[in-house]
Amino acid sequence: MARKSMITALTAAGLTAAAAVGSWAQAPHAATAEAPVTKAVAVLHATKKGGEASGKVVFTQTPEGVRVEAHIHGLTPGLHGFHIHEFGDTSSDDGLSTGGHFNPLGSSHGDIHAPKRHVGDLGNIEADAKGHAKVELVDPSLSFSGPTSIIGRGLVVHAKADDLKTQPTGNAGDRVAVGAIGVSKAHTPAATK
Ligand SMILES: [Cu+2]
Ligand SMILES: [Zn+2]
Repeated sequence: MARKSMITALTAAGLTAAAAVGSWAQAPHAATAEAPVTKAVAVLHATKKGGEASGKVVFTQTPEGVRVEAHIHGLTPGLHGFHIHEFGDTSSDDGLSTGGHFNPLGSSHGDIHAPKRHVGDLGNIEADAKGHAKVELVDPSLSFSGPTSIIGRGLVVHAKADDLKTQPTGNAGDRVAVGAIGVSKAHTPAATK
């Protein structure tokens, strides 16, 4: 009799401990969901048309907009269309699974500085004779929350230059490098100090 009571008491204590562990484990999830994203990154890989193309694009929230810093290698020298596309789905080997240009505001295609542009229109990047392109710009049209959030979208580098006028693509040709834009591990204010 006494022994049975002891087991019951231990079981109850065990359940209480499990419940306590459960609520402790959930707390960090809630905190993460409320923390605004301040940094994101897209790691680019070559499509089947992209040869040795690869690179990284880092997006950082600033008071003036989102800073975009790109380092891309393995390109043909010259201009290449540089866009954010609708989907972060890079599963197809031609990059077409990233969809069309990210266009949450229903605008027409244009240059990054044009009054009418897709949110995803970042213009062109220029690769040097070694196939290396380096870009740094700040774009007030991009954001990390709301309808124009670029989180989870796709980053695409094209084979040719974006002519900045052909609708709705800029006629930039094949997709040579693609990547998904994800929240960076270093996104919290504490981590950037
Ligand atoms: Cu594109
Ligand atoms: Zn566009």
